[in-house]
Amino acid sequence: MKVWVYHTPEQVPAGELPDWAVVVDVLRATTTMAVALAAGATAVQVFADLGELMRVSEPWPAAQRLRVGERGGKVVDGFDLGNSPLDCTPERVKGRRLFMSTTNGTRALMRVQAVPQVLTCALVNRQAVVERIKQQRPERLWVLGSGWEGSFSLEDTFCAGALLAGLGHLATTANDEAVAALALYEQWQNHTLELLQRASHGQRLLGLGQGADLRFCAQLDCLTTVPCQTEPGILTATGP
Ligand code: 3SL
Repeated sequence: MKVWVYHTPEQVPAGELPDWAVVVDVLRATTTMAVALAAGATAVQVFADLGELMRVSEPWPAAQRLRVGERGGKVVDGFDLGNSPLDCTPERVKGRRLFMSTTNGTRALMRVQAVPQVLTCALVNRQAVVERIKQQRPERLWVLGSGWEGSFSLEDTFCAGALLAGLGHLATTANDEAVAALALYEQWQNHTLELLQRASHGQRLLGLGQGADLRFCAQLDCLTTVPCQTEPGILTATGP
């Protein structure tokens, strides 16, 4: 299997597609997606544009939808939720579709929407994603960090490294970014929470009083749900 890690959506080459893409946004979009789907949300539908999200979600009965909007780490005015995984309890999300727009994570997903198989990964479901890749063995795999407004995010590249560590020798060739991601993971694997706290987006969330979210997002391999794109921009839960 050939693996390419891209730190940000901007790095993804135009005009080429792999067989599979795995999108990572540890803080917090892909963590929230895994938690929401594990808690019984029917699907997560992603949007770059808040107006489009409102328009598409409008015909849905209020009891079957949740509007999730985050900008700059804060809840968007008028939205039900603001991208905290801790808000995605079964009581809140079961039986509902999440209509979701976040600063970087949903944008990264939209960048690879045309790839035949798209999954999302966070630290919480890393091993489940590894198992899925090992079962299906795609020839060409992209692992795409969401970054922050076009720049590198420590925690996404760390998670890409954790994924590569799980794949082991299955990854026969890898780009330089993949080698660096693995080295980052190997260096920091026993200090995950500290890494998230040092990361610039971790600092931003700490400043917003979201320390509990960081602790939650730092947990490794505690969920078996793999969010998987079933229609362009729509992810559903697939189990082990
Ligand atoms: O950028 C994103 O997509 C979000 O995950 C950012 S936040 O953690 O919700 O602030």
